[in-house]
Amino acid sequence: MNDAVTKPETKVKTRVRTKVERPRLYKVILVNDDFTPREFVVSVLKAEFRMTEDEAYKVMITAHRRGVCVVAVFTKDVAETKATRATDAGRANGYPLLFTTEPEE
Ligand code: TYC
Repeated sequence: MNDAVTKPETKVKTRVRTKVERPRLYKVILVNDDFTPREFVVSVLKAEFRMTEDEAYKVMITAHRRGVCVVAVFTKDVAETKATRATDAGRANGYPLLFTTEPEE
């Protein structure tokens, strides 16, 4: 049993290199219009994006003055869901309020 000649061992090593990449982030953008009341925009920003009154007012007034304002950045799914829900909140009240998404560079 105790052989003088032993088999050479064959060892196969597989090195697993785990590549971790951050998910691409998407901006939610608030678009100005001439019809949605300011207070309504502020209320949607507070409800959907968990903003304070002051934060929401600043975002609303920036979109009002400049045409658009970045609200926040999220992963793709979250950005699209929030933009859709916020846009739908306007539509449900008869307003053309619009939130869009676009990838960050
Ligand atoms: N411009 C609107 C008004 O004067 C208010 C408003 C601001 C609407 C921002 C949309 O994204 C918006 N009533």
